[in-house]
Amino acid sequence: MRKLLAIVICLMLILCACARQAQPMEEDAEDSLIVVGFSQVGAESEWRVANTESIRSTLTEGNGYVLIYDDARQKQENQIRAIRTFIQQGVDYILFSPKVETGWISVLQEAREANIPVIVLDRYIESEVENLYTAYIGSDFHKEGEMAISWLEEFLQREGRIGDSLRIVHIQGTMGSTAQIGRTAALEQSIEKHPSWELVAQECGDFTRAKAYEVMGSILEQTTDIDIVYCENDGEALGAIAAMEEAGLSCNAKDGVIVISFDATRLGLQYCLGGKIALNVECNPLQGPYVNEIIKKIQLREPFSRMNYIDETLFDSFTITQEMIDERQY
Ligand code: GYE
Repeated sequence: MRKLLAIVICLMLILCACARQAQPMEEDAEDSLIVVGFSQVGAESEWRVANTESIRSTLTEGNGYVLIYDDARQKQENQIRAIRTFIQQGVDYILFSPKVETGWISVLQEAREANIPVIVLDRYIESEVENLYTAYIGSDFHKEGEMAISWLEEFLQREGRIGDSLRIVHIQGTMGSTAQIGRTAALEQSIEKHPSWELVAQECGDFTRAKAYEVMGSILEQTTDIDIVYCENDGEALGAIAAMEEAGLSCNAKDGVIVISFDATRLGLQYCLGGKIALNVECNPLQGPYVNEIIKKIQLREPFSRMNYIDETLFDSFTITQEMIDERQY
């Protein structure tokens, strides 16, 4: 009996020691998670929703992260407030998509003083102050605009219309955002290059379907003599098309209004397949894997690129197929 009691006591001591052992291990596991504060612009478009989903589905606990997400609801002051909160929380990394390019120097200097690496996502920040951020991941928006103009020039050339007088409506994205700045510059440079191209209206659609519908409706009250509508994202293109069709205009590249769009979301590509959007330039929102790769390299003190541009393509209403759309991830 004594022997049995001795064995039981030994077993209990071993179990207690194991439990104590297990406790620090669980705490270590908690400590090894990388805490990322993510300030997102908002949820203004299908593109933005896909971008958020890519970050959320990549920076998961299973991949070694704790993600703190903040939706700024299109207000820069909300982003600045969120970044300050991340700094107070002592996160390991700050990730944000700047609504506009300016106004970030002060808060990013605070992040630098707190030794928190900042990764800028999607849109860019304009600053002459060096080292305000550790890495940038996004698109070359001016190149996207140039891709659109090159396609338009080739199309008009094939149609024998390159020298025609063309009346262009321009629906811009959120003013001061990198996507708007780059895509606008490409169009404005092309109008300089083609004297017979005329910009009959230029309004901000703020990357939303509702705003584009509203401003296009106002333009159509002034004129329906329109050859090309250049929209800076799919949401705007869908809003502008709805307004044009209500005004009796047909949107198609062959004998109607040529509609150009950006993002190449599934919804935008369905309109392309239907011929209502003539050209859709891809803007890839699936940036989560790029963020994960850079953070893991920083953690391992491995070299990484500071500027990371994502390769993109384009689709037009003459060559797109349903199979191509079905293969898309967003
Ligand atoms: O084109 C638009 C979103 O910054 C590239 O913002 C992004 C743009 C995108 O609202 O759909």
